[in-house]
Amino acid sequence: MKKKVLSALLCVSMAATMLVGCGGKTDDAAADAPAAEDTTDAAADTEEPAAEDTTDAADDSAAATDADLTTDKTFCLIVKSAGNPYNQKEADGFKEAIEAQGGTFVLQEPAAADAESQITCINNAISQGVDAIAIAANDADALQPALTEAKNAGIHVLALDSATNAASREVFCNQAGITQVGETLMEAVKDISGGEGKWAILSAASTATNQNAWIDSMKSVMEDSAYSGLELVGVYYGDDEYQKSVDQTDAILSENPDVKVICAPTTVGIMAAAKVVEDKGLAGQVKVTGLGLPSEMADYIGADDSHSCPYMFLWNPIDLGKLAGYTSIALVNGVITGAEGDSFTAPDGTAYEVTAASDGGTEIILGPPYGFNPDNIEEWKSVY
Ligand code: RAM
Repeated sequence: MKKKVLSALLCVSMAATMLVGCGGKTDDAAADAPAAEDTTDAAADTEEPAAEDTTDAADDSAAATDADLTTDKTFCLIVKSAGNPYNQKEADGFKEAIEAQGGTFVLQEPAAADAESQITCINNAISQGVDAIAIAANDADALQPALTEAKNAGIHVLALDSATNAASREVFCNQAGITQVGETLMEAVKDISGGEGKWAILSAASTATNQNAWIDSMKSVMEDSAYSGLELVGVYYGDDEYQKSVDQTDAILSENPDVKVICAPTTVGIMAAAKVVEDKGLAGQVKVTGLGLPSEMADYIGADDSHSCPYMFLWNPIDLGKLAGYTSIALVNGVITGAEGDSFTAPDGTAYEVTAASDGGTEIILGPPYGFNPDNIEEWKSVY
């Protein structure tokens, strides 16, 4: 297993190098991140897709000017739940974008990562008379009546991070392609396990659109015979709450003593799982991977048997928040309607294009996920 992990580290390191270099969408700190020198070679050596869309959109970016995204309106962000550092970073980016363009930022933080708490927030935003609501949905369908009410009140509605159903939004700001995330995570599970044995998923809320889409994507990747040696023992839900995620990790370990890999496509879950595995002295037998914040995971990432996480992935949540902020203004200003083929240019010069999403609605993709490993985690842990 060790050898496999090492070879994966090299691959992921190269992929991360290239992704760091794919430019335009990282904030200044991210752009300063290490290892960008190897960009050309790494790009040639990896098959990482998805960057082309951005280039095409940039080439086509015709009419948009800075003035198109200037605003004096009010923009509400509804995150998945309070108390999750990932959501705070998303909110930081959204706020920065809105305020830089002259708008007013309003944050609504649901008490729990569920639909009911978000419906209360939507109703509050309607009463406040905001001009747009950007929401990271805890449930694709359950928010539809409240969001339809918002729409009928003349409020623009978009999703970010975790989609509402297509009928409830004008567009979805998606952090990365669903298939790409599914393939990346499944490849990591295969690599870290050596291609055989038991693995488990530790997810967030059972209704979370983004986690469920990634899990479905992983399951379809796993149908390929290359993954036939792997047995998924179950999907556990920690609801993006730290203690619940700890408890669910305990359950995974006690119900499956021979589990080899826990894959957590949630920043809350991966940190809880990584800590539990190390605290129990199991990091030599059980490895953790998934989607994590470098700032929270730095202590757990390492190639040896005292560290539980050999490598993991994420995108820049601050940039995702910024993208949603700019997209909100573009919708309110009528620069875009959210229809496939629409495009706008952000104030930093990055062009974004609206494309078809797999649920029948539309989306704007931020970019590919980055890989974090022992070689680059030190530089990234202070970025987000
Ligand atoms: C958690 C949330 C969020 C997801 C990240 C990876 O913080 O569930 O929606 O995008 O993890």
